[in-house]
Amino acid sequence: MTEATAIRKAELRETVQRLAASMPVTDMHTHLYAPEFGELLLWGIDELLTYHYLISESFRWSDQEYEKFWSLSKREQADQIWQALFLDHSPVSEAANGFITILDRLGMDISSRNLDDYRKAFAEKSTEEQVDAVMQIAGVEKIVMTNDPFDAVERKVWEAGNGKKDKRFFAALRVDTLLNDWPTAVKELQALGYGVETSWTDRTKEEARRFLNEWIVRMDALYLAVSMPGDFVYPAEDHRSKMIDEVMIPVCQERSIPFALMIGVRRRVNPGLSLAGDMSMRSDVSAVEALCRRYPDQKFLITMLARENQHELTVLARKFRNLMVFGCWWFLHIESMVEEMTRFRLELLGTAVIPQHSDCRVFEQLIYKWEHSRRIIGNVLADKYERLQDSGWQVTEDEIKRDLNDLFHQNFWRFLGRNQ
Ligand code: HDL
Ligand code: ZN
Repeated sequence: MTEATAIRKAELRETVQRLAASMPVTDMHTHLYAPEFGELLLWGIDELLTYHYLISESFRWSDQEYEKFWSLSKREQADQIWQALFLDHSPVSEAANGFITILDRLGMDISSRNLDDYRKAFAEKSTEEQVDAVMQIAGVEKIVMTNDPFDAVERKVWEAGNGKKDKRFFAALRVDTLLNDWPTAVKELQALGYGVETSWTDRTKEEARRFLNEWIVRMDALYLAVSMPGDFVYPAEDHRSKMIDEVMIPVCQERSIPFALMIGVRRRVNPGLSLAGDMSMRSDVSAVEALCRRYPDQKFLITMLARENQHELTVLARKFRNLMVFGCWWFLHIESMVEEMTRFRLELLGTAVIPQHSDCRVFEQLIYKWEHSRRIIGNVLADKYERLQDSGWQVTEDEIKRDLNDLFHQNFWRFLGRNQ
C-alpha cells in the first residue's frame, strides 16, 4: 500500500463525508414524475407545505374540523401549516426541518420568514428549470417513479407514448389494487378491455398476466411494486396468495424483473386525514421468508414500515441472496431511525443493501431527504472505516467511492441485472 493512496486517519471522516455528499444517487422509490406527466409532477411552496406528513403534524396544534381544512384552497392550507408548524412552534420535525433545508439550499433568505417572498422566488422558475436545479443540488441522477395504469391522467401519458422521454426517469408498475382491492381491479381491468371476472378462472389469470405484461413492456417497468398491509400473510388460502403465485411471480419471471413489497401499512386509521391518515403496523417477516424460499430465482425488493421488523428483516437478508432490503420507509425516514437502521444493516450485511430511497411526493423534497441521509450514512461508514484502520486495514479513496456507489446506485442496478 503506497503512502499516497492511504488516507491519514485524521482526514478519513472528512473524506467519507465529502464523497457521501457528492456521490450520484439512483432514487429507487419515489412518487415523483418526469415533466412530461404534467400536473402529476408536484413542486413549489404550497405543494411542499401541504405534504401529507406536514398536514398530520399541523393537526396536532389545531381543533379545526377536517372538512373545513379540506375545503380551503391549497394556498390557504399552506398558510395555516406555515403558521402552526413554523411560526407558532419551531420546525424541529424531520418534514418541517426538511422544508427549511429546501428553502436554504434554493437560496432563500431564511431570516425573512416571508412566505410570499419565497412564493415569488419559486414562481420565477419553470417546471423543467426547477427539476434540473433540484436534481443537481440533491445529487440525484436517476429517479424511479410509482406508476399506476389505473390512474386515468397517468394512463393518457403512457398511451400517448410520452412516458419515457426523459431518460432520467424510470417506471415501476404499482399493483396495489390487484392485490388489495380485487373487486375494484376487476372493474378497472374490464374497462380497459381485459376479460377478467371476480372468480379466479383460468381466463381471469391469463388476462391479468396479459395486463401486467403489456404495461411492463409499455413502461419498461424496472420492477413490480405493491404496498401491503401489516396483516399480509403468505402463503394463505386467499386472493393475495393466488395473485402472487399464479399471476405476479410468473410475469416477473418471464420479464426478469424484481417484485417489490412494501409491508406494514394500515390505511386510513383516521379517514378524516385522507392520505395523511395512514398508520404503520408490525408485520410478519415469515411471509417474506416463505416467498424467498419458494422462489429462489425470483428477486425481491423488500422494505417494512414498523421499526420492530427491521432487525429481523435484515437477518433474513443474510439467508436469502434474492432478498434486497431497501430504504428507511415513511415513518422511518427520520434521522434517528436512519442512523439506527443503517448501523445494524452495515453490521449485518456489509454494503450489500440499498440504505435509502426518498419516497418523495413533491420534487424539492429530494434536497433534504438525500442531504440528511447522505450525512448519516457517511457518518456510519466512517465509523466502520476508522475501526478497520485501527486494525491496520487502510481504506483507499477509490474503495470509499466504490462502496458509496454500491450503496447509492449500483446495488440497485446490479440487483435488476441492468447496467446504468
Ligand atoms: O405506499 C407507498 O408507496 C407509501 O410511500 C405511501 O405513498 C405514503 O403515503 C408515503 O408517501 N410515504 O412516504
Ligand atoms: Zn411510497
